[in-house]
Amino acid sequence: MFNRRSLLGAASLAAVSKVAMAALPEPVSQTSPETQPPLIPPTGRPYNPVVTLNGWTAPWRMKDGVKEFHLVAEPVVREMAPGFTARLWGYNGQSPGPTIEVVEGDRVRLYVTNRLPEPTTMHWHGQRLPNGMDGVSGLTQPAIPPGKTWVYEFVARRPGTFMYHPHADEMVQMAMGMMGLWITHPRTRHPHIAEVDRDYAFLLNAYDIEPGSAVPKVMTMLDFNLWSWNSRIFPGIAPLVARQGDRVRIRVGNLTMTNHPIHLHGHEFEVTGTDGGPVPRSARWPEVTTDIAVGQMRQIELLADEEGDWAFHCHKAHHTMNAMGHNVPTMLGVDASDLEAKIRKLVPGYMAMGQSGMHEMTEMQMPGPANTAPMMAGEGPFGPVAMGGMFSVLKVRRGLPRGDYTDPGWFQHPPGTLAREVGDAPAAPTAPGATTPAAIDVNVRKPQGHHDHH
Ligand SMILES: [Cu+2]
Repeated sequence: MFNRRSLLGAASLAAVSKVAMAALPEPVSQTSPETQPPLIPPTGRPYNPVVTLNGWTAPWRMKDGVKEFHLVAEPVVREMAPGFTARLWGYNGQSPGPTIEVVEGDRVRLYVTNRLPEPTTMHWHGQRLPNGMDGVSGLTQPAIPPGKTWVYEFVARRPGTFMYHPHADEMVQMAMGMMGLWITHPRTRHPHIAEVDRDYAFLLNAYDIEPGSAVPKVMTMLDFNLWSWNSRIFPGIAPLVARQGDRVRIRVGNLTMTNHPIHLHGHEFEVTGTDGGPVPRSARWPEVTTDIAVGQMRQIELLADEEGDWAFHCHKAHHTMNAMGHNVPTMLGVDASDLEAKIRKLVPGYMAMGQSGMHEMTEMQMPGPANTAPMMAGEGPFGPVAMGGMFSVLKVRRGLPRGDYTDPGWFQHPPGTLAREVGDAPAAPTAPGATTPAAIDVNVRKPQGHHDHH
């Protein structure tokens, strides 16, 4: 973890008066894209801290019985995947900003400094608070001008999973990555809030960054080309690690422009809470996919009792692709070899794509412009994982130490539990009345008035 002020050196540190230091909590920045180990709360009731995927928890200080945080809205550089870096806006050196983690009943004071080129505010999504602390520019306060610091203060009244984001020039500021998570732990045992072994959290976000550039296009409404979790794209998203038998909670918030059906392999889960609070046990049902609409939070819980590497992803197939243009003709079944040769005379190195599907894209690295995310490039133990974007892996392992979040590597499958190639297969049935594609091709290729020269 880097301390912004310490980077400036001792001379500038001495120039900061003790009075100013006492008034504002030191803003601390995170510069690494790695998942930071959970912050152990120094005082108060112990709780199982949340782990922000490829993110971190905001440090705070206690002052006169109030938990003080300092968020700095500023331009940031985010490595979205190895080899691909974006220029975003965020908080304290990262997008999303640090996760605010408090306990129900805490009085919280939040300093917000604006180092953006335009005004901003902070809205505390889902919180019960005095109306004047709600952070809607023009409605409950004037926007915070560049260079100024404002302070918000309220009691975290409800336990649950919440977010923070600007409520000023929202379209631009959220398209640039300005958002963060807020977790309020229950003060005492709550009938609808389980104690869990692992508690993960991330925000869904999306960017439109042209191949070879680094700044998001802020006018895009739907056709984004980077679908991310905490501003990271697979293979840049950390795995979710669990010990076999762990109860796991995953908190997901959606601040994109579309909904995301989040799907887990190998296990069932229940939605145990929303940004409206915990869901009563009688109102839960088992799922393997839950749709998370725009502006919603969903808190899911599962018993991680099946060992393995389980895919965990958005089920909209386009959202597990990176740097994808959508104005591409479908080439399935088209023989383009002749065409390719002709175009290559005009465009050296031209390559037709997708005549037998797009899987070939996983194995070939197109020579794209510098600073471009590969479309699908995760490398698995059996070859390329044809995925990018909103994709990660739940890694369930026997006998992991409690609180160990390090990547255990790929799963070693017990003998006899792997799908495999076989020699002779039993005859496969065909749908009654089915016509083969070849029979149709004969008709298509012999239109009236033409002669077949073959
Ligand atoms: Cu999605």
